Amino acid sequence: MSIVDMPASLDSEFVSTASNFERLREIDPEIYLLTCREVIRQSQYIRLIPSENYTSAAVMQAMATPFCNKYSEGYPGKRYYEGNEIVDAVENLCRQRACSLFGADHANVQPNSGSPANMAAYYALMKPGDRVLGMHLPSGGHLTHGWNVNFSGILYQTAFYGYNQEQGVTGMDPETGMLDYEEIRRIALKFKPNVIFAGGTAYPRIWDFQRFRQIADEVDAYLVADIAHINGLILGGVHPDPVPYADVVTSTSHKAIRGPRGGFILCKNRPMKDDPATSLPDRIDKAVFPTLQGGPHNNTIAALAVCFAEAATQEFKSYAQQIVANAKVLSEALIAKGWHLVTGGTDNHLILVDVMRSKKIPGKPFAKALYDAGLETNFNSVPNDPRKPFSPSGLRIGTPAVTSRGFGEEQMRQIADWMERTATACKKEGKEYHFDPAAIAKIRAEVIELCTDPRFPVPGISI
Ligand code: DSN
Repeated sequence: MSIVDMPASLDSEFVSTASNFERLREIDPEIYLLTCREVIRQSQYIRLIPSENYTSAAVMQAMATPFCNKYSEGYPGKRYYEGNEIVDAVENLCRQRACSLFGADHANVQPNSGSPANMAAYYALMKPGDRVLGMHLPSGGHLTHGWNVNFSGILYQTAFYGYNQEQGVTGMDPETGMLDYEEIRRIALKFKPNVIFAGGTAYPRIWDFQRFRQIADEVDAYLVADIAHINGLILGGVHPDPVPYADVVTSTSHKAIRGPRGGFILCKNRPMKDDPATSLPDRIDKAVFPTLQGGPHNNTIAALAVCFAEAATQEFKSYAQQIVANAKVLSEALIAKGWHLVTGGTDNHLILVDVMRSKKIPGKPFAKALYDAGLETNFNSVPNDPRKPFSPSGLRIGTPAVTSRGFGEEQMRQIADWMERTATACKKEGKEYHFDPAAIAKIRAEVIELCTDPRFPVPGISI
């Protein structure tokens, strides 16, 4: 069902466990109706975007609290506005929970998202014009790891690890797609970065943070681990922990860890190299406020504290383990059907499928056809992609959200089957890719049946 096909009035069908939105319905029926539609959309599509998830009802409720009304520039105990004694308690609780959960010396929970968290790491550790080594964006990195259209590539000198023959990017095995740590070391020795970023958005394998630490030490660089994608897996013990190795750890809070849309930074309590009288926590805090941000979003911080409490439970650890188990089953089911996966599989929550190589279909029309069938994914570049980033060869899928719904191995095999049937429904005519509408409609009906199965509710939302 597309948004235009949804009924005009959804009043009787819509119930959210977080809120019934009664006042919203009264004051702004248009936004209320769109909210209802989004609830239905989120419930009736299978969310396979690896960076998306569902928050719990408790996290959503914390976001809709009066903490959204308060200005609190500064940090607990040092604010520029009166009336922050309760906000201080919330932020302290959130910071303490972050430190205890990840075993970190210091936490800053104010970044509005992952990019501001990374920006704060740059400001704390470097001066404009200094050198950063990060993962090449089209090989699986992130914009903020030095890409030329981003502040990180505009203000700093950059070098990359990854694989692109034309651009001369190395540091990834061209055959296997695995990171080549010896080559990354060689790049670092030549480039002499001030900061090395370890982390990405489309690398389906383990990050060897200990190896990155050794490389950073050899060139006297700070090491930043960007764990946005794998935060929950680290807590579940299914991905190595960077905290013992990285000077700074940055993250979003809304991916596998299932928090509100936001960010956080963890760091060691160590002196700065350029000024031993200044500590790293002090530099990080000053970079977030006042350098980059003003008033923190206190309702988000309250929700993040709730997310950290939930992530400390045994239930969350089991959830994180199931994310990886599901991704492995899904990748094996795709491989069994002849799909080509970058690196040949996955160790984590995400799978990078080379759709062009597997089925001679570019990632973009395939992602669109999957969405028509009810499977929400995103097209993505693959390492050394011969196609352009806006119509690349690959498709990125992941299991955090479907695992939150309670999907298991049977549903993973079903998803692989739907992907195969969608590809089979494709016919190329000239330069266009057409998908048989009857075949797609049949899959859509099966997807809706699974999504409305009472065994698989969307956390925080029920219809
Ligand atoms: N936009 C995020 C992702 O989808 O991976 C990265 O920040």
